[in-house]
Amino acid sequence: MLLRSLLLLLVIVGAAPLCRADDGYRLWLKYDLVADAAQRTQYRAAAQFISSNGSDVVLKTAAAELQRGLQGLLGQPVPLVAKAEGAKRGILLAIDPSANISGGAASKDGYRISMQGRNLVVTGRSGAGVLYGVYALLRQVQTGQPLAGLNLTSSPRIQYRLLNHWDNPNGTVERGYAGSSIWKWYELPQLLDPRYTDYARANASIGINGVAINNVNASARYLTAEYIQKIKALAGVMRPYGIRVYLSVFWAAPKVIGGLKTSDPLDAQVKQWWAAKSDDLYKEIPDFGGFLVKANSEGEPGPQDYGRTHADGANMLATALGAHDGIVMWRAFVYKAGSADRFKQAYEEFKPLDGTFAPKVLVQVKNGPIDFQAREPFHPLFGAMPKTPLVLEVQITQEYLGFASHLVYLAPMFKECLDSDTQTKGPGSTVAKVVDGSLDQHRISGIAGVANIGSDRNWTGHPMGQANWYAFGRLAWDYTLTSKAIATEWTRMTLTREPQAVATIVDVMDRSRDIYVRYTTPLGLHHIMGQNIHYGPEPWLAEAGRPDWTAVYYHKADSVGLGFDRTARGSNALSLYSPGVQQQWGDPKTCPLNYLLWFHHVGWRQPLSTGRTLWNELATRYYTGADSVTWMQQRWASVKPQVDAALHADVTARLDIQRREALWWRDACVLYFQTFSKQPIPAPFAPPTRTLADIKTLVNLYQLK
Ligand code: BDP
Repeated sequence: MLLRSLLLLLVIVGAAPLCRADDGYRLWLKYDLVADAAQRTQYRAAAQFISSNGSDVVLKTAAAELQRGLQGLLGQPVPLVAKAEGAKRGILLAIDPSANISGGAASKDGYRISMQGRNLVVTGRSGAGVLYGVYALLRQVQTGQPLAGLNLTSSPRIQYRLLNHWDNPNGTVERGYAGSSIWKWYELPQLLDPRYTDYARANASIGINGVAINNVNASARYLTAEYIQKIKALAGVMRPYGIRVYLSVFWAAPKVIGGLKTSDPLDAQVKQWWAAKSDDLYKEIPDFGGFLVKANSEGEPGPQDYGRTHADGANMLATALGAHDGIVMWRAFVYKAGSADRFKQAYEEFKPLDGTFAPKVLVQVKNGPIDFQAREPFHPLFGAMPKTPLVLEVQITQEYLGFASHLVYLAPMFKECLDSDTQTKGPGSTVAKVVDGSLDQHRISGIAGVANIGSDRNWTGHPMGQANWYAFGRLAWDYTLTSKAIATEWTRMTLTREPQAVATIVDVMDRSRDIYVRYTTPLGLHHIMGQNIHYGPEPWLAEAGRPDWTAVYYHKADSVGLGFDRTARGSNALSLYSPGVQQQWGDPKTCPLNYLLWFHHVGWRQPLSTGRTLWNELATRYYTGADSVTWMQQRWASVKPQVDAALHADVTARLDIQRREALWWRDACVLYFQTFSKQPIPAPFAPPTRTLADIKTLVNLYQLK
């Protein structure tokens, strides 16, 4: 009797997460008891034991994670045994370096899950491969898929799948909206926050295999002996999860902490300093990943300070890495003051360097030519540097997409870039194929996402921001997955498995980015956000530290029309694209409306393909965009019974903010652009009830110190 009561208590405690408020900490790795009893019985029958074939540290993680996951999902422990038990059905984990798992350089991370007799076998070419297979297996159970007859093979398409943290040594996060940095530098290396392990688990579960832990606007501090010990401690937490640690480096470090007179990359002492530094790093962290560099950009020092090129700098660092197994990711996000069109700068500086980079160097390019705007055409460097592996850099943190207060699911935005056809080697030369190296036969390939993670209990501030972290990892692994498939998977693992609620949430997520674009920067408007903080609208901004930090530089509104003429009549930035792209985008009639004002200055009364004039279309998009937030609110309200109450309330409140701010954007932009178009707000929409002056006051408030 006592035993039975104890068991009952255990079951209740085990199921506790179902009844208590969900604080979001467990992300998509909830491992809550499978609710359907019949399904649970089937899973239990298939997973009576786990056995694994070696002492590899990542393999051990895989076994432990599988035990942990199944314990939660099946509500009973699954023993880890040395050998398969003949009469029972179980799960075997096996490293087999010669396993036939197709894929390129990244295939050592691939896995296969198949039936062997009565058992399920997860095979990987490496421990990491098995770990990824285990997470895939757990995902099957979490999302309620059958295990019987399972036959899954998967290999990542991209080799280096990194998060970039813009975290500073003082605990702040540049463009972070989820609290402070998760790294506690003053406690390291002695104290290891358990959060580091949960962070590593989450990343491994979506295939992320590297993290650059510090801001690209880097401090030299990380290269000191003291900090190398701290980084070593973090690397020790990441290693069992197949994750390597990378560092953003401050170019002038040889001067600042090395006591040298110069940081000239061609100086013998400077070369020696970096070589010694990389030896120090590898001595302490044998699997150190390498360097990420922002140089000669936004005031950061770099090789150009000494009359050298980006290639001189990158190649010197590659040489400093020597025989160590590391890489240099050199960022192409550069633009000098005084240029007529910032759009062209990175291209003009980097394109001529194609073919001059050392084999260990990858050039890291943002998805679009300006700066992580809500919608940008793909960066013209994609396809234009065939001799250089290019890392795609996207931003997961929502710097220009509403911080942590707007629900914006970013997979459609990432995919829009990956699926863009550069046409540089004929149709089908997508950005994805440039990035995975297949278009130009590169041996190495990479993708990076600027993290949206912070010390907030739920990691990302906005509960739905977790989906963006998740989606980045899943797309880095396989960019052919659809946004909807990823959203469905995430929702089922994180929020609810009730089919109608899943469909509703996925629908909201899938439309959210387009909705955001409509009420902020429709038709290809860009860079009209609030100064410095990059929040809220400020299309009238005409004075800033530099012309290309204003809004008027980009939208060019006047009495004639709106938009930046980047055709041959204007800045001719269009000429940076391949002829096929130029042809389509160069004609306002064939240019997709989403990119129209990126490339054309269009007359206010010009009719568009929608049948409306530019002005009417613009106003319509602002109004319908803001109204769509009300739709999002209604849809979200409808899933209340199926979603954890606290989480539901949190998202509801954030949607209220989003609605208020969508109206703010709408009113600011239609009233401001109306001062040029001189036309009425089209029916059936009602003109804003506040004045432009009212709104300017509101925006100014945000800029106050
Ligand atoms: C911009 C951010 C700035 C970053 C920069 C970068 O506003 O904080 O340092 O990108 O990527 O979008 O280097």
